[in-house]
Amino acid sequence: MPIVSTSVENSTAVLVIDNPPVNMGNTAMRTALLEAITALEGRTDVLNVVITTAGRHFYAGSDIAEFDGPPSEPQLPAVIAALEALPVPVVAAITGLALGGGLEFALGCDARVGDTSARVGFPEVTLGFLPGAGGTVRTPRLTGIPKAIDLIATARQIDADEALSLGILDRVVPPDELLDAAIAYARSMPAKRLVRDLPLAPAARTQIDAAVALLPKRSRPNILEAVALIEQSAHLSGPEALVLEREAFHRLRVSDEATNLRYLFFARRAAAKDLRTTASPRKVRSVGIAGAGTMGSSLARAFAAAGYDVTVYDPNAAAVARVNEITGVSGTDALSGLAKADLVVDAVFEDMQVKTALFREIEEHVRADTILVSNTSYLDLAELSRSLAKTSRFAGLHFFNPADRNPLVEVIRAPHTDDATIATLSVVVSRLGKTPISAGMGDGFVANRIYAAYRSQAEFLVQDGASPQQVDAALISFGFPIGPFAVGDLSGLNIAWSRHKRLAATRDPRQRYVTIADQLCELGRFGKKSGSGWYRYGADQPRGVPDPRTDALIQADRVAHGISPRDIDDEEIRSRIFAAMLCAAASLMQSGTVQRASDIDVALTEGFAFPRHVGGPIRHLARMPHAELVDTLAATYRSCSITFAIAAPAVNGELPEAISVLLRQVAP
Ligand code: 3H9
Repeated sequence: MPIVSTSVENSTAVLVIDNPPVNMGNTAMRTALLEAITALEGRTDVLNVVITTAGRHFYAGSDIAEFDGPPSEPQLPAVIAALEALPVPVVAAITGLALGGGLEFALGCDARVGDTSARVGFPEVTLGFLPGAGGTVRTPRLTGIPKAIDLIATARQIDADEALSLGILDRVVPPDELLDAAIAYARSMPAKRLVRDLPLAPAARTQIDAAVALLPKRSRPNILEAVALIEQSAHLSGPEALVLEREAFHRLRVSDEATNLRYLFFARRAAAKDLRTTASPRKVRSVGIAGAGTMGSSLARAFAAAGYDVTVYDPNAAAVARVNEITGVSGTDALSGLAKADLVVDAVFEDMQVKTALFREIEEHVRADTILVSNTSYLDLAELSRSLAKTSRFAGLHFFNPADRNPLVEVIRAPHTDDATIATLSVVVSRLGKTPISAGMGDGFVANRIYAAYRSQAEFLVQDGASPQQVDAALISFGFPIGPFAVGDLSGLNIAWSRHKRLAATRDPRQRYVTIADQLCELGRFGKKSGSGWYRYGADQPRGVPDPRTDALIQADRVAHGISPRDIDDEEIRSRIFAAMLCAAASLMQSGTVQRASDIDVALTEGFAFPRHVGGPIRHLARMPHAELVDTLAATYRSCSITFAIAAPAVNGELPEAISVLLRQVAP
């Protein structure tokens, strides 16, 4: 099957693009398109053209892998220029997605008819660059400047109705009428209507400022540059504006930031592929959530938003009523209420006895093929599995709080999980719009283990002389939305405190263990909810301010441990924290809990807001000069030789082999 085929009937040429799986614009597709378009030049029997596609999507954008090398000919602007040079009207018939270069291609047509499944958007800014084939030039000429800023700078996808109201689509029809409607539209067009030549009035400063005010406060430079190009476009002709956009696109395309974001794009895909099996997934329509607490409610919201029929079970009728009120899903205080569930997610208290008893009971009420998953963060899945009669349909599915907003999910095979269960979970996770990684069994799985190293190193730094606010600020200036101490206060220090008390008996006494957070809890200072924790909060201080009582407690703790505080700069804070994460990652690789280094970058960027523009912690450190990295690892080892034993060779100036393996996997 050729990538582009042409047929002409009653003076209308119909070009069909067929480049499975998602009509991704690679060199072969652009070549085929250019040939098909130029073949129409000079054909006097063709009075109009319709471009349509086989498959689910119109055109999912340019092949992201091609952006790593030099641009390969023909480039997309040349294909669009050929479309515009045809003397007859060209209409795009859009089904499914038209993204990035795919939307730009459609905007190079004289009109666009979409079916009701059509969705359009510009994902480019999430990849570290900006539209490179006219997105910033043609979009505002249809939508006006403020709406174009919204679309391009937020990368949000819009549906057919919104695209119609913005003027991006000219008509919307049911899917089975798409081709006929596009042909009719093309035949009704009296002449060409090049979008690039439409007039564009400059927007008022206040309107532009209002559109920019809706963007995240610390927008990345490529986003600000896209906004500037859109604005500038009003003062230039279409062709002049296209030249400026192209220059910016090529410059940003090869930036470190764009390279890192492409790395993460493919890292997420590689992680998702781990869940692919040849087994057929089971159908999941009805989902039971066991537990109506904070996690249960946010899971209920996540599943309901993805269109599942959700029932929340909790023996406490008041809790059920509360979750019902917040989420609008149905609730039950009887396990029989879960009888129709195709999947049950446990979100009850982290206690082995509570969970094993619950699973035993659930099993009595659900079908034999109902999949049962535990959202446990720490408990042994093998032991949980032993509580069940049918172990093959049991697995771990670990969400992160708040589950309706945090995109990360760890999928963990229990000892007897079968492939059909994994295949089903893969479909469920994708429908939830989450990013999965596969994790092996082990206390804390992957992301929490790395985060524990991050947090404990932050506490070591405070004990060594930094202040909590200095540590938080050093990480925020690196790109984190919030630092570890403010996070602790927000989520409540008492959760970790309970866990610390539980583990106290089994903790290796040689481990360096900072008790300041526990001491805060002993004083009833659990964080924001109790008015103080690491920081002090008040009605006029919702974000928290430094608290002299915390400083006094820290100082007393240093004295008790014989530590003379020293000045620690932001660079040391960041490098020690990241090196601690690297050590934890290397240990997880050694134990087989995680399969590849890039899974860790995916887990931390998706689940813990590690700045994406550097590609994640491992990718970031892979760029650090060798000698600097070895020094940093040595400092981290010295901060606690038991916890960071893996870094021991660094003290003798050597890069530990386990760490070197990890870095080689993600090296730019
Ligand atoms: C752009 O266009 C820049 C222009 O402005 C520049 C002009 C000069 N590249 O996800 P699926 C692969 S920027 C490379 O399973 P779905 C994907 O990896 C680009 N590969 O299907 C997978 O391969 P594998 C803007 C891509 O239905 C296979 O296709 N475009 C690309 O669940 C099937 O995908 C984007 O950012 C790509 N662009 O989801 C869109 N797209 O099986 C990115 C797909 O080996 N893509 N692949 O892993 C997506 O968001 C989803 O793939 C999509 C379909 C929603 C389209």
